[in-house]
Amino acid sequence: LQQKGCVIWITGLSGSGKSTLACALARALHSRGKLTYILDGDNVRHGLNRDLSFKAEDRAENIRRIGEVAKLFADAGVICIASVISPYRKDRDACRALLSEGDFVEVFMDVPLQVCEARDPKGLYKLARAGKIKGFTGVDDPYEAPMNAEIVLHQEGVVCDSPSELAEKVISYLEEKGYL
Ligand code: GGZ
Repeated sequence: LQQKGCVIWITGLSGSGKSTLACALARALHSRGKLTYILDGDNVRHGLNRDLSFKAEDRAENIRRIGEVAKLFADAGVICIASVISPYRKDRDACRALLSEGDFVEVFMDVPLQVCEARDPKGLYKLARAGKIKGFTGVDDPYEAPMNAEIVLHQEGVVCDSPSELAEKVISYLEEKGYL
């Protein structure tokens, strides 16, 4: 029984919950017997992309490689979940163009900068504001929000969906489109 592969591309600011959603989604898919693989920016940058910095051309190359690897997984029938800031629209669209229509599902973590910054799980915004990290996305490097994401997850204010609730929204979409 062959499952159909696809790429679920989660984009958003640092601290917007991309990695958390990726894990919750992988868990939910596993419980449905689906094979998944997570390509997380922070992790991939320790191995495959250890040679890349955060300057614009290196971010572009980071995204290009992750897009190509994600496509390989999808070709193998795996649901590949990429969780990367991927701040530039052009780079995300190039990844989309590698796949057949419908096989690239862009999920936008639409969380305001102030919310991400207030969370600051790793203290990186604080360092960026203090000028100790240069070119931090949202602070002194741009984030270009998607204009046609398949799924937009709004998270602000006090009432936030839990990671598994967010994962269920993605699952519903995949069911609707016949991936599950
Ligand atoms: C943005 C940075 C930076 C700069 C280090 N800008 O939230 P995190 O900490 O744990 O994950 C972020 C990760 C971003 O890697 P990506 O590969 O997803 O970025 S991109 O798609 O833009 O290539 C963040 C940390 O690395 N980090 N410096 N300057 N995020």
